[in-house]
Formats: sequence, C-alpha cells, structure tokens
Amino acid sequence: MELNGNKSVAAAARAFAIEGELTGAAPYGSGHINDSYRAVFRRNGSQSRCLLQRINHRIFKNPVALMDNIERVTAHLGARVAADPDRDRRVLRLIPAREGGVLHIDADGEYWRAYVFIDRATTYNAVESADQAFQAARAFGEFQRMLADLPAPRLHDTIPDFHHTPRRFAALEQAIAADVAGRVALAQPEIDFALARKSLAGALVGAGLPERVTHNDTKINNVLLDDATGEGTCVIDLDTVMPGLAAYDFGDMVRTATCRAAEDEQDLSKVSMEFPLFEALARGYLSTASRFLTPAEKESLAVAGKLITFEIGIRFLTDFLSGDTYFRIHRPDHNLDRCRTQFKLVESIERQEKAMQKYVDGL
Ligand code: ADP
Ligand code: GN1
Ligand code: MG
Repeated sequence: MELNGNKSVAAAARAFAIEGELTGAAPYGSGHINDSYRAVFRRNGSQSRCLLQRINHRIFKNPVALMDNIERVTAHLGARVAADPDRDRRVLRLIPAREGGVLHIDADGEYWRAYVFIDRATTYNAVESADQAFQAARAFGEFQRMLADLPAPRLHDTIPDFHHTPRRFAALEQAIAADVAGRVALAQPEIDFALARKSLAGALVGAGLPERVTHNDTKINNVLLDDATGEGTCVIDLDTVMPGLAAYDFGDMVRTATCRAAEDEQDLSKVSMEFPLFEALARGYLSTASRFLTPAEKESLAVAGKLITFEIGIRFLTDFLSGDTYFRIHRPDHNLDRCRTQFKLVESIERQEKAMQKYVDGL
C-alpha cells in the first residue's frame, strides 16, 4: 500500500514512539475483527517494523480497559521469560504512543495500538502437521501456566459472556425469530442442526470448573511458530485474554488444529477431525498444562472441542442470519460457509468423541 493511499494508517503509525521515517504500511493478517497493518520505518539505512492495529471498538466496547488487560498480561509474561535469551520474541511488546499511554485515538475516534514486530516466525491459517498442533498447544498451555499467578485484580471482561454457549444459543434463537435479513429460509438445514443440539450448549456451564486467566481465542493463527525450529514462539491476539475456563482454550485448539481444512472450506469432504492431530494437540497442551490443571478440568477437555466448534458455528450462523454485522466477510454467504464447516467438524468429532475421551484419560 502506498503511504498516501491511506492517510489515517500512516498518521496512526507515526503516532507511536518509533524512530525513523515511515516508508510503508500494508494490511496484514487474516483476522475477522480488527484491522492490522505492518508498518516499516527506515533510519540510517536500517529497518524496523511494527504491527499496527485499529481496534474494532464496535465489538470491543472499552478499548481502555482492554489495553489495561494487555499491559498487565504482557508485563507479567515479560517478567516470566526475562531469563530467556529469546525473550524479545516470546511475548508481545507494546510500543508507547507519543502522546503517552499505549493507545492512540485519532481524529475519527478510532483506537490504535502498535506492537514490536516479531521476526522469523509465522502464523498458519490451517494446521499442516502433527508437530504444528503439538507446538501450538504447548505454547497456549504455557501461556495459561505463566498467567496462573497473575496478581489481582481480576482482568476486565473485554466481551462479557464470550464463551457462555447457552447465551450464544439464545442469540441464535432470537436471530431466527427476527429474521432481519430474510435469510432463515437459506439456512434451514444448519438451523435444524443447531436446534437438534441445544442441550450441548450447556455442557460446561455450571460444571463448577475453576475460573482462570485464559486466552479465549486460541485458533492456530493466533500463535507465531518459529521459522527455524517450529516451536511456538509467541502467543498473540490478546484482546480476549480474560477470566475463562481452560477447556475453552483447549476446545478452540481442537477446532482449528485437528482439521487441515480452512475455517471457511467449501468442499466439506475435506473437513474432518484427524485423530493423530488430536493426539499431538492433547500431548502438547498437557506437556505444559498438566502442571496446573485439576482432575475435573482435565476431564473437561475432551468435550470442549465439540462444544467450542459448535459455539463458533452458531456464532457464524447467527451473524449470517443477522446480515453479517460482526465477522468480516469476503464473499456473499461467507458466514454460512464458515458455519457449515464448523458443523461438519462437529459431526466428525461426535463420531470420535469416545476415543478422544479415552485418549485424554490415558495421558
Ligand atoms: P486479529 O485480531 O485481526 O486476528 P492478530 O492480533 O491476530 O489480529 O494479528 C493479525 C496477524 O498479524 C496475525 O495472524 C499474525 O500473523 C500477525 N501478527 C500479529 N502480531 C504480530 C507481531 N507482534 N509480530 C509479527 N506478526 C504479528
Ligand atoms: C474472531 O479476531 P479473530 O479473527 O482472531 C473471533 C473469535 C472467533 C474467530 C473465528 C473477538 O477471532 O471469537 O473464534 O474469529 N474474535 C472475537 O475465526 O469475536
Ligand atoms: Mg488473530
């Protein structure tokens, strides 16, 4: 992107304390909520880069509280890895805004932040190997472990009831009843699929599992894997780090790291839960998380994959029925395609859930 192609992005990049001349800023990544840019600065012949983000404040209604969470979490994690020679790549580092603090608010009322760009590591939109599943899960488990002793106060809920699946289900029922976009007739098989599994929504609510500091958006493209070693270098996308259940994080890993198809794959014959990937994922997660998980939490892991895949599926369906107001779409019916992929994966998990439980119990 030419710099003069988007003045607000260039102005936002310059609002952070980065030395040198801004030479470029281009859209980056494939997230559904925020807008991310990679900005490049040049000074005395050398380059530095940052990851600049416009926070979607229609979804994250309190960016100040959100950034308070992220500052506390990154400071805590930074102290935990202080002795690691690779510490600068292990934890996200916020760049201060020139006007103070870590947020820049522009003339249009948009909220911006910037992170130091982590080099020599890559995110993957779909898992490619069992080792990637292992490494991603190990990193997310380590992330939870390092945050287990985050000092009080409790983190802010950046989106209340984020993984309260019964409330997500109620929102779906409301969207069906309202049919504001006139799309109910287009999604009848998916609606029937969801309604037939209403009882699944309550699987973990009220189970008495302990509240922890969790990531809550552990899809595989939210962890950077090292280009040389394949190890999970850095857990990213911290907007939803808040109190939650360990199982929610494990469930979203099952959703995105045990199926090689993309989240929006239209050829449903490619969508299935691959047991060897699940085994690697469970081993990777427990290699770090077994140090703090209670027996009841460990017991909850196997069902979590089905639950969270179902939950994200009903969220995509709700958004499709509501006229695509939440998730960014790139084609008509994109949210319906995403929903179909999730529901196909739910079916695949259902066929293997006994074996999944047995495998986790044996670890
Ligand atoms: P979103 O909320 O839109 O998913 P993310 O925070 O996940 O945004 O960032 C989008 C993409 O940008 C990520 O998938 C990753 O590839 C890349 N990314 C994010 N933070 C960094 C960073 N500090 N260094 C390098 N790449 C990053
Ligand atoms: C969104 O921001 P991104 O793309 O990492 C969503 C997650 C969903 C995910 C599905 C704040 O994550 O909950 O699981 O899309 N984030 C928010 O791909 O709603
Ligand atoms: Mg992301």
